[in-house]
Amino acid sequence: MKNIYKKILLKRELNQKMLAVLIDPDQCRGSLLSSTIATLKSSVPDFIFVGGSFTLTPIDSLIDLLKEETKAEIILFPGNANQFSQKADALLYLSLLSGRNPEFLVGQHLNSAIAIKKSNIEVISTGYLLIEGGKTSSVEYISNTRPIPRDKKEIALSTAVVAELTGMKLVYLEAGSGALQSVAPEMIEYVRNGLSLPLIVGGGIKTTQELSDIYDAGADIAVVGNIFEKDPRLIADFVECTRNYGLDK
Ligand code: 1GP
Repeated sequence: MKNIYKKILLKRELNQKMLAVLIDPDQCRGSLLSSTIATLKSSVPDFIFVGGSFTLTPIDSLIDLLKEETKAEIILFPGNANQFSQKADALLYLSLLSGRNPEFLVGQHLNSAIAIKKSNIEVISTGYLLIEGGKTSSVEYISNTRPIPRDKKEIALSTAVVAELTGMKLVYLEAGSGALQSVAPEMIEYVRNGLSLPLIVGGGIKTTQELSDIYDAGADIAVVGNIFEKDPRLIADFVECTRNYGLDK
């Protein structure tokens, strides 16, 4: 086992930011997948997240291909129990704490618990918080839960602290893939200041300026997917921005 969580803690300690490129198996196929992989070979992000809230494509062969072709660590970011694959390096074991739907707090978990335990995968228990991002997200629709309002940073922090107190390892603030607005820096900063766990932020990040702002606000890991489906070559700029973060400060 690679101990990816240890690496996250170490980089956080050094204030080195981390980038995760999200690959949605349904969207990233054919020529888009080829050009994405071509960029990932020369510009290696810290992690590749594989998954989505609604995915019909089997992912084992995609993970095999990514492992063969890239050096990034592959982390499952599953929308449901069917998306479990032993082939990944780690699994974000997500609990949708912002919602009140037991299916995404424990239901999907028990469907896959034994298979996960028997596998050799690193399990990273993660409190997953959906934040309003300017439009109805797939997570909101599929999970049948409401996001935390964009300006309610106190609610976001209290929910994040539930993750900490129940022994989870990460908190993920999610505006939803393709969000019109990414999570507000004020909310990220507020949660960061009241939380001891590493913080992941994703959804609707479209530019390297936005990426820097999110890092400045206190995110340890940023997740970007949608914009790379429009132009995979942008991965290189986002990787560079992450590597150079803090060097000029
Ligand atoms: C979605 O946070 C991720 O789960 C990434 O969002 O696709 O909008 O970059 P985007």
